[in-house]
Amino acid sequence: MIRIAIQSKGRLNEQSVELLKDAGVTIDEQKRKFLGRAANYPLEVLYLRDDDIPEVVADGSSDIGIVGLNEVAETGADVNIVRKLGFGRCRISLAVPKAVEYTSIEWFNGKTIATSYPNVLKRFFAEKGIDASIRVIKGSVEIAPAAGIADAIFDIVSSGGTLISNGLVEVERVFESEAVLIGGKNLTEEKKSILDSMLFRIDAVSNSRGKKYILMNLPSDKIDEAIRILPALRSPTVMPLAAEGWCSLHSVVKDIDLWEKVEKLKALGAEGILVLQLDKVIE
Ligand code: PRT
Ligand code: ZN
Repeated sequence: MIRIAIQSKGRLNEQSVELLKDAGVTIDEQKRKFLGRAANYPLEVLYLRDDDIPEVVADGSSDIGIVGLNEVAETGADVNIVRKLGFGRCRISLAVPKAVEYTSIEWFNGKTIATSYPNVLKRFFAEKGIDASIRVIKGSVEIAPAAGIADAIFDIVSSGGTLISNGLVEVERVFESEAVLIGGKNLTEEKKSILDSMLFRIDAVSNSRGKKYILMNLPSDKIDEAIRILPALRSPTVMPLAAEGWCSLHSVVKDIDLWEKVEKLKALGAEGILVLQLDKVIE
């Protein structure tokens, strides 16, 4: 049995549950309270506030966890970063009121900065040789400058909308974050082997994200050109069709390249192009 801590509600909850589900781990949502048990896998799920997840994994109360890298950095918890998960992307940035004439990081000398991430900020200022005072505020950090309790803020930015609507400008991107799978440093052999089997599944899910399966009919004499457009896992699959001079080509393509590649393939004479969802890619 292995225990995973995930956020009970909030921005990472849904995608954490989704990832487990895509990895074939079924958790009964009805029974979801503090501790849940997967129906078809040796896994217990502990639902916590995100701030608590790094520490419970570090002290062994939970074996693994899903949390923002920002929380791991802030708590300084002694855990392994087992996988970056590609969701919950954001950054922690320094932002100043837009009226400020900001020229360099030296501006922060002697200023007061409001933040919920004092440790990450302290480390950054120490590295840059900045002497500023840090005021810890939990929640609504962005209103601190307008309320006159700080000169600037150090907070999470995603789209940047919150900064704009509070008259602030992002001036230094300090820390890039995304959701990560963390693991304790003293897992037993049994737990390590369950974790390995989970990682095999999680990697298959991650590898399929942002990709599509594409297949089409193509004149056989265009295969070489088509293969140059469509580099696949190893190489695209080519199968002859009953119709003389035609074949069927199968491959995998990244979402961001999809339309550009489809246009090129059509120009080569591809017909009957099908684009399908990819569920898992097991390399
Ligand atoms: O209740 P609990 O303590 O579990 O949750 P929480 O309220 O502390 O955290 P939550 O659910 O807001 O965020 C969980 C994690 O999501 C964070 O630790 C980050 O790793 C990640 N994440 C990703 C974000 C954002 N994007 C984000 N945009 N966390 C917070 N924000 C907030 C930010 O604080 C700011 O107020 O959104 C605002 C900025 O967003 P933009 O899009 O306007 O720039
Ligand atoms: Zn929190």
